[in-house]
Amino acid sequence: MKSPAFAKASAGKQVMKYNPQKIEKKWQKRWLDEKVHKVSEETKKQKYYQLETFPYPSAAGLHVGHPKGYIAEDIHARFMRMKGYEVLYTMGWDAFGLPTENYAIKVGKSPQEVAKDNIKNFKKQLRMFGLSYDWDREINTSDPSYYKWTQWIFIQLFKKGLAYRAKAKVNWCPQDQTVLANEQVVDGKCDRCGSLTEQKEMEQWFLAITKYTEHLLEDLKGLDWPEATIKRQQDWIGKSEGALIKFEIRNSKSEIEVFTTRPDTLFGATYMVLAPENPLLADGKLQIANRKEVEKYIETASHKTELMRQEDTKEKTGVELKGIKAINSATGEEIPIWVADYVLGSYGTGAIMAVPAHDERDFEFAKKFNLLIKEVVMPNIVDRKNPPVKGKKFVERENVHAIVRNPKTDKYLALKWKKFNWITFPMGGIEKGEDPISAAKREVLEETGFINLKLVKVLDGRVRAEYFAAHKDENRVAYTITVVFDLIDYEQKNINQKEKDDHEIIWLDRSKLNYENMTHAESDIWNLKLNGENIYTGSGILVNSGKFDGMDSEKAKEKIIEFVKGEKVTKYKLRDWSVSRQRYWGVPIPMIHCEKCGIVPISEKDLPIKLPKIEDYRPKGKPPLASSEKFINVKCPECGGPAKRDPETLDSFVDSSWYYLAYVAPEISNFNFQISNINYWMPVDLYVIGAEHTVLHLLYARFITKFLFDNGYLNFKEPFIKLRHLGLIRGADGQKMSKSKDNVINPDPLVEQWGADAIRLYEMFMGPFEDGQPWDPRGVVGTYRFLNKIWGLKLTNNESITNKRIQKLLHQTIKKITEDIQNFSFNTAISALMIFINEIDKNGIFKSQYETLLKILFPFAPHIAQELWESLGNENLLDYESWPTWDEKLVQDEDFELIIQVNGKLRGTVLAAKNISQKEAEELAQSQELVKKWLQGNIKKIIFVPNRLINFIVE
Ligand code: ANZ
Ligand code: ZN
Repeated sequence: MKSPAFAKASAGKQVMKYNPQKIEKKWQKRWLDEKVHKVSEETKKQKYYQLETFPYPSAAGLHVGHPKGYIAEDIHARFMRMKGYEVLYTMGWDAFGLPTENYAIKVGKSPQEVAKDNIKNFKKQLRMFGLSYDWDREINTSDPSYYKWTQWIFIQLFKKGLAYRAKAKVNWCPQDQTVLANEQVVDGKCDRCGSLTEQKEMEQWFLAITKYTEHLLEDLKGLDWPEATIKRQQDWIGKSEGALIKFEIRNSKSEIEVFTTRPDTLFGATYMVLAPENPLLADGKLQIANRKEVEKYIETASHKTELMRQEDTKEKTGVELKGIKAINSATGEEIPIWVADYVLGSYGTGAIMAVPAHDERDFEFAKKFNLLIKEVVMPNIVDRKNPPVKGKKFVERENVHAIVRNPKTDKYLALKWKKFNWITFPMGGIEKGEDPISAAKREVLEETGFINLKLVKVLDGRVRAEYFAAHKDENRVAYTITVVFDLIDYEQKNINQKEKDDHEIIWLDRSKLNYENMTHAESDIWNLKLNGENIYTGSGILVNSGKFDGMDSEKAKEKIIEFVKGEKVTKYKLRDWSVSRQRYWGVPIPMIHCEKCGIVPISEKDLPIKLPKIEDYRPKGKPPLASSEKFINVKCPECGGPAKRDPETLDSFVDSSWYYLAYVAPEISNFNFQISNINYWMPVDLYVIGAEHTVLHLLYARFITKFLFDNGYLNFKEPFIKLRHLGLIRGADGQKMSKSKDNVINPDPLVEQWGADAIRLYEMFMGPFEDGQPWDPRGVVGTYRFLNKIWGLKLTNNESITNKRIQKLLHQTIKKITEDIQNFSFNTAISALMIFINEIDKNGIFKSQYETLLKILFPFAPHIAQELWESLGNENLLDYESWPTWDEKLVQDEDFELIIQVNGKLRGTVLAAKNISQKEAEELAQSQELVKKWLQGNIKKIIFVPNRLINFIVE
């Protein structure tokens, strides 16, 4: 039996195959024609603003990886609308910038033309996915009505002294003939074209982002962002609390001042290093005996970028300054001074005290040049697995651990303790008059019987640890030294019975020699040392540090600063943002250079300063706009005399630093910084952004927001409350999709063949949203089949079919999908849908259930859901339907058969809701007709086993 409405629809469907090509175009047209997704401020609904990184429209068009984030956001937007929110969700184009200009040069067109074509293509491609944007709010950063405001922001920054010109060493890309921001140089190479960048001294426009350092750090606290992203922001800002400490130079008036974050290690500073740029090297005051050699070294270093100099993998280089020595103010000892390029001129004071025992870079350098390594911090561990027990006495011990490797099997000797569930190295106390090596050998012999060991090395330093020694029922403070041996052969002495009772021998893999698998917390430190990472960089207890011996290293920091009259300071790695580019395709900088008045901003009423069309826009080492007489020559707005416009353009990161504000206007032509829409829509509630944009764009956007807040244009300090990243879809070969690897997949023919809904579902089903996955061409076929199954579902009126189970499963599915969309867990949401469909595929579904199903399918596959909705006789759009709710009882309470006993005998069963209380169970059982007659007597006692049985003991 079929319901009448369905009979009609179904009849149609039986002759009509699922034809996505037809239905997708049909609904997309209706959505656009009726402006279904147009958003309004004139509503009582709660606002929800969701944003996604707007694309840079390249000539290559979209590949299948691009829409992943867009599809996810579209699902979320459709879901939120059905939940009753007014959702601001739109799209724009990050159209200025080098790649477009370079491409235009290549094909001999103007960047304007190229950008227009690319946008047209991108838009067509995005539209075919059925994304529910409010297209009226579309923006384009190369459109004068947009960049008018980019220029306006620049002028505001200038007026507050936050945009300034300065000479600085900048990253120069010889290929692109332009300056790059630090953030755009990756591994010493241009982020845009891959060429090796050079260091060049140039005058540049900078934005003073460093004025906001503390705010940029502090305000990260309230954000719902992935932890790793917050960490990368913090690392980029690079706040370091430390000290300035001065070192005298023997027989000289000059001093070397260093910045250190570890003043506690001062007693271990065994040499000093000056950066090649340090002015002390150039001013001639130092009596350097090998000046020629030093100058040559400085010359060589000047060709390397800071990034290259900081690479850990590069072998360290340097030259000792002969004839002079510094004095370690703590020890009074003379120490050598070096010049080396691993110390940067631009950070701290451009000089360091080197502590090779506790700093990786210094350690490497010291090893290479045979410099003294002096340990001053002893690791200090409170063993969290066997913490000291309160009230037990503390006993100090000198311990030795023996690490014995069997070279034949590459396994390591360990003891498995029988009574304590311990795994340890052979170990024990060092007895009076014993050296660590013989103590270690003795312990191995006593505990394992092995006789023939070859000494490999004694690991540097001791480790202090506090723990509870269960086998002796006392707390220990153990100072442990570790000796490493190779086993020569298997010759073994018989060991005594007590040792046999205590433990057995086991052999461990190298990877198991750590605290995770072993009993002693020290294992982790030995593990590192065994790896050849022979240094300890953590905090601990001072040793070899005179009167500070035994002090906690954190506490010692302050004391040692005082002791040598140092000064506490905070340093940051963040530098001001270099924004001017010597290229054509960007926002003209709205400034005028007048010989008399200096740099003068354009009057705001003259904005925008339009980018003129010029014949030859190719870069030739000087900004192309400088050659356009018509553009460049103007009257000075202050004195009226002849002046020149700024010939440079802004980097496209400036354009994208505020685009999320522009979307709030119904159309960009209505935008200005006074409209109330800004504070109405902002901050962004949800931002989906590629994990590769975690530093630069976010930092710039946050800076611009904070600046505008400070100047009264905004009432919020952070632009993006909640951030989610997406993992990239890789090529079928597992590699990043790129033209050069020939693994790029164009979505157009796929949409043509399988439809957008199948691709939407597949991209969301591939795996967790924040992970990357390789494209599997068979995947779309799978989701296409799934959609066909939905298309062929049958309605039923058969009451017996609409059993409780389906209803329950439907409610569970609604709940699962609701929560999964909120958590961006789209793959599991689709699984839940599939489970449900499989269930009803067998027996058919009631119309009301079917309608609910279409509503929860709609965000994922909007075209097919809408088509089927219509086929049920509904004329309205699903966009305006409410999101289904679920009955919490149905979802949670699974039924079970409650066994009813009287005096231990089975007298009946009844279906009961899971987790019912004893009282509910009693009532339920007593109400059962079959049971009643057995319960006539006096109930003495009731035994209740939750979710199983109830037993009445009756007299
Ligand atoms: C002694 C020391 C001992 C250091 C130790 C570290 C560990 P962050 O945390 O990144 O700010 N340093 C200072 N100026 C430098 C420069 N211009 N170029 C290269 N390295 C420089 O790093 C601060 C530490 O980096 C400073 O603390 C200094 O080395 C080094 F066990 O001083 B330290
Ligand atoms: Zn002037």
